[in-house]
Amino acid sequence: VAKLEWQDPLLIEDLLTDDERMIRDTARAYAQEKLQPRIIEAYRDEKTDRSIFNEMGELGLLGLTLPEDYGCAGASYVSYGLVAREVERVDSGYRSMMSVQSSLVMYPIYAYGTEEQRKKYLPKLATGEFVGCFGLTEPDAGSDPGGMQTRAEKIDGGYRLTGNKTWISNAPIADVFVVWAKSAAHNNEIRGFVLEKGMKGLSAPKIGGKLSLRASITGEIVMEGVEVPEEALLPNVSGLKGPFGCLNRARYGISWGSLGAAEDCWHRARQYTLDRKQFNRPLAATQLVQKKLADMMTEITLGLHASLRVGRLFDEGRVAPEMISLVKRNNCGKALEIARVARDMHGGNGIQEEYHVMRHAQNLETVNTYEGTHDVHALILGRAQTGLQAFF
Ligand code: TGC
Ligand code: FAD
Repeated sequence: VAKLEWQDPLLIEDLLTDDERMIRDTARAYAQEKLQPRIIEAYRDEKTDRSIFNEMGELGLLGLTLPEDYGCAGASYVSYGLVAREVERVDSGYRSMMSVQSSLVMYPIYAYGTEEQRKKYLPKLATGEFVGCFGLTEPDAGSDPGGMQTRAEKIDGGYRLTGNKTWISNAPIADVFVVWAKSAAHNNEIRGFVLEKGMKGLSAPKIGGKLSLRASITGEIVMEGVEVPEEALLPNVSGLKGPFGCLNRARYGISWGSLGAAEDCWHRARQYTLDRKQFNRPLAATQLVQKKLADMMTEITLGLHASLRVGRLFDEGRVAPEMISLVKRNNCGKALEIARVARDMHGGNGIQEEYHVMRHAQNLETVNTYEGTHDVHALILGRAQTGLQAFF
């Protein structure tokens, strides 16, 4: 009989290609050698290290799935998921920095932009010379982005943008801003615009006081009549399907990433309970602890295989958005629960930064909320099977 590999019980490793393993190993080595040693201080001091973008760019991890013509790796969506898992094994904030740049900034410029826009922005975003951000959410439009207030008016030779975006990852350090606005010149349809740092009337103040995702900087985007040329419009998409096309990719990556964080919690909880003795025996020798470890192993394994399946369907061009909702919702929810239980299994030590589990749990509160909350994805899945809209 075969022997179980406890870390990979259903042998997901066998289902990856050589290229995918190579990309994964590059990301794992980088994350463990370069990111892991920085995270305690970065999280404690709420410090976002700008040079991480350059480092990731050097390794080809930004815009991973986009074509080589623009300085990208042209890799598979499965590879993108594997990289997200390795980066988030260290911290959700680091994965957030990367997924915004890749899926929410580079992807829309590639998919909806002109050749000039692609050439102008993509190579510099790929190396990390430019940092990008994605402005969809507003103070009064979170789960319901169709309710946005940001407006674009037509002016001679371009547009004037007015409005406020909030909770925007990377915004305070961004060079490039992909912003969604209702455009009067296009029947009030939602359209995408690419703004640049330094434009008159554009600012991006930092949002302080976060108790989650502290290694990834978050801000507002304030647009006080920002005038942009015609070339700032992303011409090839209109309506909510523009931002959602980007979100499909980011949500898919998060489904892998959240499980990377969960795996870190699982492995740490296993080792801690093997090492820690109470009542003259390891905590891991108790039934309650073993049940918790069994649940972690099961949920992580099932979730990884589900994300791999969605990734393969992505690469075959057969993915439906609801498949992504299924894995984003389930994997984030399970990862958050696993992190909370791992925190508990560490006892008092579990609240200490050097044990890492509480940081993951705090981060996963955000991950379970952004890119569509756990309940919003339930409503998407409910609508898909009943045909009934339950949002309002
Ligand atoms: P609805 O009527 O469902 O759809 C409007 C139009 O959009 C199309 N569409 C999609 N297209 C592609 N992919 C998808 N996933 C799509 N979902 C919808 C749809 O076909 C339709 O097109 P058309 O041509 O018929 O107009 O729209 P609704 O207003 O009823 O929306 C409902 C709901 C709740 C599903 C949606 O608004 C939603 O998903 N809300 C959640 C908002 C969200 O995810 N925000 C994310 C902000 S970005 C972020 O959090 C980044 S954090 C990143 C990080 O730091 O890592
Ligand atoms: P709300 O929509 O007000 O939801 C509050 C609660 O109500 C939730 O529990 C929700 O599930 C529930 N709810 C909402 N509607 C319904 C309903 N119809 N039925 C039942 N329950 C409902 N946005 C960007 O555009 N770009 C970014 O880069 C970005 N980065 C982020 C980074 C961080 C750290 C955070 C915290 C958020 C970020 N976001 C970003 C915003 C994020 O996408 C939103 O926070 C998220 O979509 C939820 O919106 P909201 O916060 O307004 O909550």
